[in-house]
Amino acid sequence: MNQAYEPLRLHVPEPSGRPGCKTDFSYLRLTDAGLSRKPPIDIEPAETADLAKGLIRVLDDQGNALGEWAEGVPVEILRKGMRAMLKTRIYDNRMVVAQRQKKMSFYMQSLGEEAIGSGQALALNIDDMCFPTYRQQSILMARDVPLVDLICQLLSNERDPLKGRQLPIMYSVKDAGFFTISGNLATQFIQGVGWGMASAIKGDTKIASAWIGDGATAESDFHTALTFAHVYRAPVILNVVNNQWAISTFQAIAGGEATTFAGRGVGCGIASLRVDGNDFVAVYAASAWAAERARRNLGPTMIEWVTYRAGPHSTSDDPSKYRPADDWSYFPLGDPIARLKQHLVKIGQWSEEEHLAVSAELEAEVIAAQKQAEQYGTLAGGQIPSAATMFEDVYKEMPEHLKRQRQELGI
Ligand SMILES: Cc1ncc(C[n+]2csc(CCOP(=O)(O)OP(=O)(O)O)c2C)c(N)n1
Ligand SMILES: [Mg+2]
Repeated sequence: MNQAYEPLRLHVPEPSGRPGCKTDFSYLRLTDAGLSRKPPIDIEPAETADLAKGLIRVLDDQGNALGEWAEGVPVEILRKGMRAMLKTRIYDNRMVVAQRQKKMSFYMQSLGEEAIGSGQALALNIDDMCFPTYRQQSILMARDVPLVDLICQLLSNERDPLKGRQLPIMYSVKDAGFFTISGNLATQFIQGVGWGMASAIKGDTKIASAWIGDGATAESDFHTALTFAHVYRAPVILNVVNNQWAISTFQAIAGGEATTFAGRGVGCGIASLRVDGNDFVAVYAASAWAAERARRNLGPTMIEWVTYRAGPHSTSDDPSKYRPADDWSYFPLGDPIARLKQHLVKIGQWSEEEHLAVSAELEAEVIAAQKQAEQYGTLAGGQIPSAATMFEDVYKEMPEHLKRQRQELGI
């Protein structure tokens, strides 16, 4: 060994909090609301480096909407966003309980992240195609997808539109521009970019919105997607939801320590923004900006949404094993619903009474849909799709050997 050097060693990032030790959130590199500039949509990607490193925020801690990104966001959109976020949270709460009651095998909630899918869905057209992960159910809520269909999918019952072939929560709603959720993470990025390219090749005007988590950016599909998106200027919004965790793995392990995730987009020649994902106004404004770029053939935009996964990863996870159990209550970007509520109340467009009334109305809607869906069976009830359905939807024309197998089953 050469004595002039210390032995080589690797750096293994660690979270700044663990059970019993409060998180130091200064690693988030926050900036104040209203300070970020809003550039013209034809900005050169390299010129967005400051926006990819900083943090675009509109709502301050007092509920004021500040700065250039606050301009031109319609109040009607904010009220719609409020409803979509509330509906998502109420739906999630009830479905977690239903899972605990063994009516379904599995559930994943999006607690704390409701602004991101809702805000983007409201900035897109209904026929723009989203390639979501399992944590963007707020897109479905913002697009008013019938709840009975969704709950039948969760219950894997005889009316499950996906005929029991997908894990609960992996919805597929083509008519609502919601591409089939894949459990194989990061595929959303290559598929979204490919769909956007196809839209351009066809001379269409629809754009794509692709979704990935902080952890899944470590997959090679992420990098492949960035290359294709930037080379061909694909009409796509590349959403990276940085909720700080990939199950029990801290975001720094996927590369969020020395640079931001949005910073990687700039490195690939893609216009990139880092945005407060718990600020509905900022989410909508940034999404609308990115959608406009895509629609005008100015190419892709990457947006890193800084947020916090407030709940467990899934119903199979116990986060108190690897992070402080009360971590979310200290997360400096707060609760997206409380923040938008504070703003709307401040500008006279919402009230405590309306909040309670809308919450009660949405709760009743979810309960009614759940009751109806349960009539078609729950996991415990045994009403499942008929065995004959397993032969459907695989080939356009059923091959002879499958016809024979179906006959052998006598169905
Ligand atoms: C390709 C692939 N690798 C591993 C997994 C297992 N897995 C499921 S969720 C998950 C964590 C993903 O974390 P992140 O991308 O940050 O998304 P989040 O759950 O935080 O929304 C992992 C590793 C998977 N589904 N697909
Ligand atoms: Mg994550």
